[in-house]
Formats: sequence, C-alpha cells, structure tokens
Amino acid sequence: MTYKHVLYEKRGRTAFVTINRPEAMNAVSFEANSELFDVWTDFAEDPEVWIAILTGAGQKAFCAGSDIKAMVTATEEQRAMSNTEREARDSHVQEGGLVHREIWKPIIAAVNGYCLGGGLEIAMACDIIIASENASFGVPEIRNTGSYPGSGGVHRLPRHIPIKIAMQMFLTGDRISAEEAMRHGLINKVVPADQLIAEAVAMADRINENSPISARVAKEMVTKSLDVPLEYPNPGTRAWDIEPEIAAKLRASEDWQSREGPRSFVEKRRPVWKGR
Ligand code: CO8
Repeated sequence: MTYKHVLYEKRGRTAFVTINRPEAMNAVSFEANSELFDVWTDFAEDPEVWIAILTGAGQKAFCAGSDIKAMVTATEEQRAMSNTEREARDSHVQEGGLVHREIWKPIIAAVNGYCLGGGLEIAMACDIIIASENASFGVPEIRNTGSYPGSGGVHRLPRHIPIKIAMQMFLTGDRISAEEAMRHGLINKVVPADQLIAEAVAMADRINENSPISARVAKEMVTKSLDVPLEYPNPGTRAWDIEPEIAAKLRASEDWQSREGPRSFVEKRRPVWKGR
C-alpha cells in the first residue's frame, strides 16, 4: 500500500513511518491524518512488526502541527465540531492518527527539527523521543491559530514536564530548544542530526531484543494506571487493580507459556521471542 503523505516501510521487526510533506514542514492535513491512521492500524495489527520509528521528511521539521492553511478553507460545519464529535465521526481527524488511540506496541519519535503544536502532540503520544540538536518544541496555537493544543497537548504536556514550564509554553507560544527539552525531561536523548535515525534504530533494536509481549503489557499498564492512585481511595479504583486484566495477556502468550524468558536466562543464551 502506498500513500501520498506518508512513507511506510517495514524492515525486520521495525516499522518506519515518515510524515512526508516537507514543503509544508510536515504539517498534517486531514488527508495526511487519514493516511497515518491507516498506517498505525496496519502497524498495530501486523504480528511481524514489534516497534515503530516515526520521523518527518527532510532536514527541517518533524511536524509543524495541523495544516493551518486547511483551517482557513474549512467549512463552518467542520469548524463547529468539537474534538469529541469529530472523533466520534472519524477518529483519524485527530493528529497523526495517533494521539488518542490504544496502540500498545512501542513507538519511538525521531524528532528531526520543528516539533510544534500537533507535531508535539504526536511526539508526546510516542513512548520515547530522540531529537536532533536542531530540533525545537512548542505549542504556538495561541499565537498562530487562536486555538489551543486540542489534540492532547493540554493534557499531556503538563504531565510530561513541570507545569510552570508547560504554562509558559502554552501562554507565550515560544519554542524551547532540544537541550531545554532534555533538561525538562520531555525527551530522552539529543544527538547530532546525522546520527538521529541510527540512534533511533539502535534503540529499536535494543528494545526488540526483549519480550515484545512484555513491552506491550508494560506500555498498556503505564498508560492506564499513570493517573490512578496507587493505594487510595478504594479497592477497584487503584493502580494495582488495573494490573491483573492486562497481565493476563502476558500469561496467555506463547512466550510466557513456554517459559522462554527464564529458560534462556538459565541456559545462558539469548531468548528467541515469538511475540505471541
Ligand atoms: N500548516 C500549513 N502550512 C505550514 C505549517 C502549518 N502548520 N507550518 C509551515 N507551513 C508552511 C508555510 O506556510 C510555508 O508554506 P509556503 O512556502 O507555501 O509559504 C512552508 O511551510 C515553509 O514554512 P515557513 O516559510 O514558515 O518556514 P520558516 O522556516 O520561516 O518557519 C515554522 C518554520 C517555524 C515551522 C513556521 O512555518 C511556523 O510557525 N509554522 C506554524 C507552526 C504552528 O503554529 N503549528 C501549530 C498549528 S495548530 C495545531 O497543530 C493544533 C491545532 C489543534 C486544534 C484543536 C481545535 C480545538
């Protein structure tokens, strides 16, 4: 399957997804979001791929957010729709087909330049962010669109970095550098631009050595329990209570049933995961 606005390739256990609108700083139009939605669906459903690396085409931008030009031409009906209504209608209108989805396979964002608005929302929906030295991060909606980071940005950014820094970014629309983003814990690593993809691939390979089912279960548990109290208030609404149902997926897997993990440890060899 080929796409107009997305490059999608699978190499071994890793899927490579590239937002491909460099002429528009990889801003995501409705069509690009729609294609990305289909790509992520394929990624989630293909048992042969275990991890994805997401980046933007060209040297300048990872993604400059929603397509602002399309906002000018949108119909009144489209403008009137709330995010929830739009999502109920067709969830791919949400940024990058990714920001409000349950995909438990790990995704690495390789941020190669501007990572703004919806672009930052997409990056934050990934599990690991590796950035090039020239990357910058911001939520300029307040300045450029008279809007707000409505695809998860207002929810995720204050959960990922200190609230005062997040509020400054929301209210000024100013960008922060990769080095600042690193300091605030928004990203995992900063590397020279020419090493970005190699670093992301090395990280993906490192993760793919591990149990893929464990990776998915860990991601789902973290996602679902992060904002749930650990012990309080009541049984049934604690982080602990979310665990058993998800852990059951691990226990039901062939990799768990065959005891491949402990066996490989005891036999002093690398595990051979089936990912099922
Ligand atoms: N949408 C459409 N086109 C864009 C976008 C964009 N987001 N960003 C850049 N482009 C286009 C430019 O218009 C320009 O096109 P053209 O050559 O036809 O004029 C081309 O890309 C190159 O851009 P610049 O000439 O501006 O390049 P610079 O290097 O000078 O600047 C920047 C690069 C800093 C990335 C600058 O282009 C910029 O500020 N872009 C806008 C960033 C932005 O505001 N992003 C947030 C968009 S809104 C959003 O993502 C979430 C909305 C959620 C809505 C929720 C509703 C309730």
